[in-house]
Amino acid sequence: MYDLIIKNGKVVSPTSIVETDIAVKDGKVSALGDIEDLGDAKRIVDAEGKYVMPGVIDAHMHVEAPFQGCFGANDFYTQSISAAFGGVTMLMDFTNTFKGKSVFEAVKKRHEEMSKSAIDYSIHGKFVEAPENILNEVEKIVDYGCPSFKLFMTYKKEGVMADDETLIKIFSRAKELNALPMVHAESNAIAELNIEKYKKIGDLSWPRFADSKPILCEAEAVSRAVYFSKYVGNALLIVHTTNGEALDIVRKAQNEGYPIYVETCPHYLTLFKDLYEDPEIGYLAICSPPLRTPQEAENLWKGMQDGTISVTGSDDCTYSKEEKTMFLEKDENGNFIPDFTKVVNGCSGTEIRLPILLSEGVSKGRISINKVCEITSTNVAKIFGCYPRKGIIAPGSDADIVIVDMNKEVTLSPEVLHNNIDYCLHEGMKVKGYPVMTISNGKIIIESGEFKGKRGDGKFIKRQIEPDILRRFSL
Ligand code: DUC
Ligand code: ZN
Ligand code: ZN
Ligand code: ZN
Repeated sequence: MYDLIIKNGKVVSPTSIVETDIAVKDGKVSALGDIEDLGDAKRIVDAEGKYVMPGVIDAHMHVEAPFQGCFGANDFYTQSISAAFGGVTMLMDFTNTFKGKSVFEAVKKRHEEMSKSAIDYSIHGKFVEAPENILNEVEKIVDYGCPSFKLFMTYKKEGVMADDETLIKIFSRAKELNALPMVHAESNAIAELNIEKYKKIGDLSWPRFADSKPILCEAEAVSRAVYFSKYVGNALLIVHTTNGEALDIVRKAQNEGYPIYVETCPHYLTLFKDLYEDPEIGYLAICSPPLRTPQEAENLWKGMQDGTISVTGSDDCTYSKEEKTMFLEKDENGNFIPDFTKVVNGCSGTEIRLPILLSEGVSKGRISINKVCEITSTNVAKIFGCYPRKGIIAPGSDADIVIVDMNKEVTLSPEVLHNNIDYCLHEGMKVKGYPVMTISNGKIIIESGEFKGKRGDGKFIKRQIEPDILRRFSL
């Protein structure tokens, strides 16, 4: 007797769509086949007319992270609920790392914080410096099951930036230990000099935020990181890539065989820098890198189509309006005095990543449902070292499954989302294609618009990356 059978669905992998039924037992996929042959189950779900996909993995978010002095609108429990409504069955977040403090201790602290999650989770070690004692901890972090590291190439004033020496040292140590470094690529020098310039002319209005970190600010850092990666001889993941210039740099390196992987995020596909022109609420769209243009979004879709972009993540960093504005000053009429340097960076995204890719991607004919599977789940599991436990529906894999209805239409608004804020940058956007059921370790946790999961049900997933992926461009 199985715990669950999902029948009549179209089961998606990066390379196939198969009409087959899925039997689940003890949290794992037990067998695929015809229900007549599989036998009975305690619960049978009819997925007639729907796609059945491996659960989305969100390997990029900032939750319970005191970034720029703010905590964020969610803790890992509420974040996991919002994520589950978006078809996400696994979260990964970064350590809160501070100069002079142990990163290994930060990993263990993060493990504790993330244990509230209703879905499985994992941790990336974040490095802001690389003195001997920190380099000596790296092996313990990898052995703990966290072979992926984050480095910021900007945010020097916030104490988060890794300088060039740190990048090279951590990249090298990652190579020795079969780990994957990832970078937030923006030139700190360009950003800071532009801030000085706009301060001098007295214009720190929201549109100047995008001007302060133009495409070349990102491309310069991408280029530097790519060369460090080539020099060291180990893979690199460039997160939240926003534009064609950056993709061209990576495309060239990939064509030469270098294992340089790229992530993009839903907001760079659907939100544009004209949002900063709104004097009242333009600040809500301040995130780093800044929003770009529809033309750059098309470059990103091309990057997904041709395989330059391997994965998507949300970069979810959800702040309430109060948090976004808490450092702004007000004029005598009580209006905020625009100063983009005082706005906390970040926007929401974990719940809408799959709907946006389904709607703007599949429904509009830009990418296939197989590609969505690849860039939301399979490739993410491979790159971060939890495949085939995650990232595929196959016997032996964890039964992390999302059922998608391509005919379901939803108008995005704060009311339909579950991310604990009272605004939505995508307010009014109609999406066609939506997750309707989420299954985590064999348990239905989203059904008929209801969350049925449990705080703390998520497990810490130990990861180990295939060395092949780290030595040459091969997913
Ligand atoms: N960018 C954001 O917008 N928020 C958090 C961190 C980051 O890099
Ligand atoms: Zn970032
Ligand atoms: Zn981020
Ligand atoms: Zn609800």
